[in-house]
Amino acid sequence: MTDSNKMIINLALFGMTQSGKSSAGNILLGSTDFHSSFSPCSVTKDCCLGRSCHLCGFMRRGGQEITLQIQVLDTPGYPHSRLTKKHVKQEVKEALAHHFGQEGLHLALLVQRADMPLCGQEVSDLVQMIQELLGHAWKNYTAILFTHAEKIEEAGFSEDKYLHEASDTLLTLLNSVQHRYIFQYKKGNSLNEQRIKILERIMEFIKENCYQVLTFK
Ligand SMILES: Nc1nc2c(ncn2[C@@H]2O[C@H](COP(=O)(O)OP(=O)(O)OP(=O)(O)O)[C@@H](O)[C@H]2O)c(=O)[nH]1
Ligand SMILES: [Mg+2]
Repeated sequence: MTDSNKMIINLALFGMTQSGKSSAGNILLGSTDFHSSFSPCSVTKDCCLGRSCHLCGFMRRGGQEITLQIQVLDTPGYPHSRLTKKHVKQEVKEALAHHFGQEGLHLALLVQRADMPLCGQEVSDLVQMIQELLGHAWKNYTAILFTHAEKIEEAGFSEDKYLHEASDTLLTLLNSVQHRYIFQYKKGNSLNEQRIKILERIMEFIKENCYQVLTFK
């Protein structure tokens, strides 16, 4: 395989403590690279980069199938139960520069639990930190990933009804990121199916951005 038919996609996960970042990272990678567990406090303390296997069938270019490799940066949650904003921000800033400084970041995923209403100061603080880390173009390179989406179904809501009745804070955020969102359902044996659906949606967003990236010098 030559380099011209291989593409590396760089993603970073941001979100509040216990929102499901590491678990989403594992779904994206098709692995268990990131430590993910229920906890009454923050689990992830350091940034960590994971790489997927080579994936076929997601895109073609010039009549040729392109093989994708996904790189995902897992990050500590913010607000964090033990680390200050300054510490989390510095840790993520260094990791972005180290891993994506040259090649750039294709998409940041703001991971948010679908079963927790988005409101209050905590989300403003998180969005502000993302803005500080990614710069003024953050809105063009961010999508919201709703975890625990199975709870929406269990409550008898459709995705549209959920979004229609969402808090003003969430609606404002969705507007900011040009309605880029993905629902992640965690149920039964459908993890691989979930992974493919999520990756297809991510690739749509990246194509809409003409494969442009954010770089960190
Ligand atoms: N039911 C359900 N559980 C989920 C989902 N996503 C994550 N979880 C669970 O939520 C818990 C926390 O998930 P993590 O992936 O560790 O969350 P995190 O954001 O990395 O947490 P910190 O590192 O502590 O900030 C784990 O028990 C996961 O299995 C989901 O979509 N549905
Ligand atoms: Mg984690």
